[in-house]
Amino acid sequence: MNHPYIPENDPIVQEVLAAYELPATLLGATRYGQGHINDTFCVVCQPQEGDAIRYILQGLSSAAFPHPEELMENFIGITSFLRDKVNAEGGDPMRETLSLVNTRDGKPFYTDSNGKVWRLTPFIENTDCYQSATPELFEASARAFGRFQYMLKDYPAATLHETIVNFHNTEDRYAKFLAALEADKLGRAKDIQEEINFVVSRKEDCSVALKALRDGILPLRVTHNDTKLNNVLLDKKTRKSLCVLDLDTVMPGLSAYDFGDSIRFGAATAAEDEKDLSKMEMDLHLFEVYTRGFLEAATNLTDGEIRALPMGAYTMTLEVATRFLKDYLDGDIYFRTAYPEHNLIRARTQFALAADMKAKWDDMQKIVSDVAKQLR
Ligand code: ADP
Ligand code: GN1
Ligand code: MG
Repeated sequence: MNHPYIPENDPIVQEVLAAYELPATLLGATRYGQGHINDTFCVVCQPQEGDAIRYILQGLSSAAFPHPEELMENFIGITSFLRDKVNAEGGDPMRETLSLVNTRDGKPFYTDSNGKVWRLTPFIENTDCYQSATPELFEASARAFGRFQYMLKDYPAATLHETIVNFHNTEDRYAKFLAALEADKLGRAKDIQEEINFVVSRKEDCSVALKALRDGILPLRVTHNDTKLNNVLLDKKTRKSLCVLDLDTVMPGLSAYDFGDSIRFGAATAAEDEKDLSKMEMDLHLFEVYTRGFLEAATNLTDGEIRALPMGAYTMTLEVATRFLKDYLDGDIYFRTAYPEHNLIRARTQFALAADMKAKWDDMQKIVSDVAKQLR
């Protein structure tokens, strides 16, 4: 293991780590993972004997989460609910759900001197986390998210806080995009007319799922809302799905969106920020594989929800593209970026993917209907 980062270099990480009673000598804390939102570190401790012990330390993004205490209340509620279910099924709750390490004074999270909230979770070892998928891995992740959805079907939804208000409200996302365009804080709009037109000409598409919800065709469920491939851990040995991560946006939502965000990220033939747009397509084989895994696990979905799955994939792709472009107009304040045009590139790539989904619309619908029939 490599530990280039020594926590003494970062007074805040040092302050946070001092709030915890760690079981052994602290070796270091390195930035970890590919998340766009939270500050994630891998913390390594060395006991006198035996292997190093690792933790994941996360500082919650205040830009994304205005009420982190409510978020942590959700986290505790969901993980204890899942732990009970895993226990009842004879599974291993320490590997199949996230858990928290309490601070020295017995609290489930620590608030630092700047007011930022941090949590410490045991690192789930002997697992893999992927940025891109083979069909086998993608099917495993489909089962994980489908199972997650199924396990939460009787979760008391009314007890959940809305950690990001209107998170997947696509009409509201569209309105917020227009407001950012109007403000045009950095004068960037003049150079991105084509991208702006892409969003504006698809205004109607932002209402399709919400209308189905309002009309009672789609039910509101407890959903994950951020079902990227890198938000699930797979067991290194069995290659099966093990644990769903990133529970910060678990809220009432649409099953089609959980399905759709997975497709957007995992069934794409290129990375979310690929610059060469000709490389970006939706792979219909990966789409089929995910559909099968998801529907096998989420057996609670209604026919209306199953029919809505392709629409969920397209809507989530258009939504995130709109969010990336809005953040570009706002001056890159929400998503972590690696270079100045990063959000613009991400938006373009997602536009290309959304357009490809529209071109493959009939194929997607046929796949969903065939898989659903086979499973019945
Ligand atoms: P973000 O909200 O920034 O996306 P995540 O909660 O998804 O943060 O964590 C980022 C990455 O850290 C994950 O993609 C995964 O690789 C890793 N990770 C998070 N929690 C754990 C854990 N308990 N055990 C092992 N790896 C983890
Ligand atoms: C963010 O946290 P992360 O990196 O898993 C974002 C998602 C976007 C995604 C795009 C809380 O997910 O909504 O789809 O980036 N999460 C939040 O990659 O905004
Ligand atoms: Mg994540």
